[in-house]
Amino acid sequence: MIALAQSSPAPVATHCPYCALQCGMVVHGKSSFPAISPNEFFSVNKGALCIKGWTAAEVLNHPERLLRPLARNAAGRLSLVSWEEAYARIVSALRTTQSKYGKDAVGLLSGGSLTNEKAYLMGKFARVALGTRNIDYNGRFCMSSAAAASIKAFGVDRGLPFPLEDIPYAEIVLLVGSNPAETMPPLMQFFEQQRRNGGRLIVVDPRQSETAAKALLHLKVTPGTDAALANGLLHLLIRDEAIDHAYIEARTEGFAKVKAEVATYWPERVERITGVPEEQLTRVAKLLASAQTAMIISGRGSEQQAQGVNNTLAWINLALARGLVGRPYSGFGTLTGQGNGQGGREHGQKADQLPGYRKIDDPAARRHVAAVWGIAEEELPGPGKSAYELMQALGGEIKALLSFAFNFAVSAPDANAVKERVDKLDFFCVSDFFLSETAKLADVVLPAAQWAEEEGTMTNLEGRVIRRRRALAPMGEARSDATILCELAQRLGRGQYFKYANTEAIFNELALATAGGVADYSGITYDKIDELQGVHWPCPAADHPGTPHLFRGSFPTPSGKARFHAVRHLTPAEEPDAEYPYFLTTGRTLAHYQSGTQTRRVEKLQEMAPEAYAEMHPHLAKRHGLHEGDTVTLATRRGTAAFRVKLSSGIREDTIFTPFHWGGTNSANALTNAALDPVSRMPEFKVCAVRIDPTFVVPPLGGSRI
Ligand SMILES: Nc1nc2c(c(=O)[nH]1)N[C@H]1C(S)=C(S)[C@@H](COP(=O)(O)OP(=O)(O)OC[C@H]3O[C@@H](n4cnc5c(=O)[nH]c(N)nc54)[C@H](O)[C@@H]3O)O[C@H]1N2
Ligand SMILES: Nc1nc2c(c(=O)[nH]1)N[C@H]1C(S)=C(S)[C@@H](COP(=O)(O)OP(=O)(O)OC[C@H]3O[C@@H](n4cnc5c(=O)[nH]c(N)nc54)[C@H](O)[C@@H]3O)O[C@H]1N2
Ligand code: SF4
Ligand SMILES: [Mo]
Repeated sequence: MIALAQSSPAPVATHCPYCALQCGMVVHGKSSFPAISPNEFFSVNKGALCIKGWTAAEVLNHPERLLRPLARNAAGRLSLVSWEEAYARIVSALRTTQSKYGKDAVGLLSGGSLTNEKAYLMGKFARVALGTRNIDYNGRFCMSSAAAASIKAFGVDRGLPFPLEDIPYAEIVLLVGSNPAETMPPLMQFFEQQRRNGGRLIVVDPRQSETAAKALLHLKVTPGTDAALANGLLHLLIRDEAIDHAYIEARTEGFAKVKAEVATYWPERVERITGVPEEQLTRVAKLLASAQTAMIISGRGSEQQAQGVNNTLAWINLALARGLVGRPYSGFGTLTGQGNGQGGREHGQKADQLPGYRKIDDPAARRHVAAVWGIAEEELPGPGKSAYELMQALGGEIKALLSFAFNFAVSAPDANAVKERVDKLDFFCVSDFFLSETAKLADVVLPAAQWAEEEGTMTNLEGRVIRRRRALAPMGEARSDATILCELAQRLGRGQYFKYANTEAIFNELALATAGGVADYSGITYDKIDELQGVHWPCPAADHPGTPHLFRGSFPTPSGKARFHAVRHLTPAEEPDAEYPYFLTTGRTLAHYQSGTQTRRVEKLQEMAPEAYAEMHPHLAKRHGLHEGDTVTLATRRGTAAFRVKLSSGIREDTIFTPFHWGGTNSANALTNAALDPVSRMPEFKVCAVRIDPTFVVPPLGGSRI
């Protein structure tokens, strides 16, 4: 369906393949020799790129790219096959599974790196071509707690309700569990400008991250205690008469219960729970109290927990009590992570969702979307399983699985248990650019076209819809996932619902499907995106300019008011004890992206961060006779893994931090706890109990590049 473009030597303005900042960049050259430079004119990065962006071209023509489909042969090995044979294998496996076990026995997993058009097609393909309810995506491991909390409090989930360019004018920014100096480096220019304007940055993190090192104040919180910290700060603001009564009265509801709940969060008690000294609590409360403009911005640190929704709500309570949300140069926001982490959670690739951020069990939403798709409403399945629950059902209720753009063998919590479940599947198909750790487990592997080889739109962390443009022809026989889904639908006998002249036609149908929904794209077109340097949703009409700022007059809740939620501090699912005496927390390092499939293949990035490491305090290391550069084996109740010791006097003495970008014997997720938040179903990546294992034979490091 989508015609192949010739390699074009003319420079093409597009956006970075990695994180949600979606820095503007320009691709030059041919498929065989692509090059990248920053786009000076895009207001998000203003000509800056991080090292991952600068080196992204190397992934495009990497010698290990998958260029043809693979399928397991009689000897059990993956070998090259034609597209027709790959499709035939998939269609036959799906048909057999569904006739034996029912439609829902086929699962579909997808990802937040996919364009809006592809995310939309995933949801449509699952419901219309496969007829299964079981589709979910990797954002469940990323933004689900932030999303659930935002919907509860504000009635809508858009990560940032204001553009990044507002940050320099906030007197105070309280950055909670986020490390943009490594995860979104060009964003730091807004904090630097804020500092030059006389503003102050406060960071809440169990370790002195690169970002915390640049802050005026660093609150070294005990992992898993954010709700107690936020409640403690609100307690002080109430005590000091520093809350905004007029705002609370006019624009919110539910404050009385919150006030009663935080009454017991005395500073001494909060210091005991969080480890943050009373003087620091008082200082932060004073700074917040005296600021006319302030922002509270959260990242994965406090969200990726079994109490992630409550933690986020507790931070939102603080922002609402100070009257920040909807005020100029103020507010509450969360930093979306994946390239299309925002759009990816709006268009129906979630288990309970239809396009436009509609609920799949809402009769009006079902009617609207069924009409756009040209099917009967009864044909639409109901809600399915969330990502981790779907993984738990592999080999049980789910017998065949299709996975697009998700390397869960590395990124899922308690990953070894998940890999064992994959073995129990009757059929498993993966689409990726490389033979990722997950693709290695598949029966059929499809070679996907990469970012610079396809058209589409992405929605960045500000809710700004931007265009990804094709600069190069796909390498080898690689095909866009959009093409793959349409061709598969055709072979499943549902081709009439997947006929598109080009990617823009998919977008135009998406826009129709979202009309009247919360995330309304119906007034957005490719031309309008080009004209305006991106369009912020909601944009409900052709003559609507988009909405960079949300909540100025009201909130999209039934009463038009924001909602407070009383939150009690609850301990994490697993806490240190005699056997596993330390906290383990996991996250990211500058040079690598996510499961590392892409960045572990880039020479420069490998030089910067060749191995998995465990960051720990020198006192902790000394207690175990460990030195910088030693190998250490960490053990939890789930598994063991080996890391290079990295000493840091900025981390709490009871906490070990390790990035999750590696698999195999260096996998952080062999250790993590899959306890889920009851509302968002987010796993507790950020807290579990760990010990340093002196007996385990340390496997070699550095062997897990691919
Ligand atoms: N280099 C790089 N950049 C990326 C990515 C990447 O993989 N690599 N991924 C992208 C994606 S998808 C995402 S989601 C974002 C994530 O971006 P961030 O949220 O900035 O990244 P993390 O490192 O996961 O977590 C942030 C911080 O939370 C802290 N933390 C741990 N436990 C707690 C806690 O209990 N409370 C608090 N308050 N803090 C805690 C960690 O020490 C860490 O410094 O990054 C995006 N950008
Ligand atoms: N311990 C621990 N685990 C974590 C986290 C943590 O902080 N700690 N963070 C979680 C978070 S926030 C996230 S977002 C997840 C990320 O987890 P994953 O989504 O598994 O990580 P990625 O490396 O982005 O995997 C995407 C895969 O799809 C491929 N890919 C990228 N784009 C496309 C495309 O357009 N089409 C196709 N077919 N393939 C594509 C890439 O090559 C890669 O192999 O990890 C989660 N896991
Ligand atoms: S900050 Fe994010 S979008 Fe920008 S260059 Fe780096 S990875 Fe790409
Ligand atoms: Mo993420």
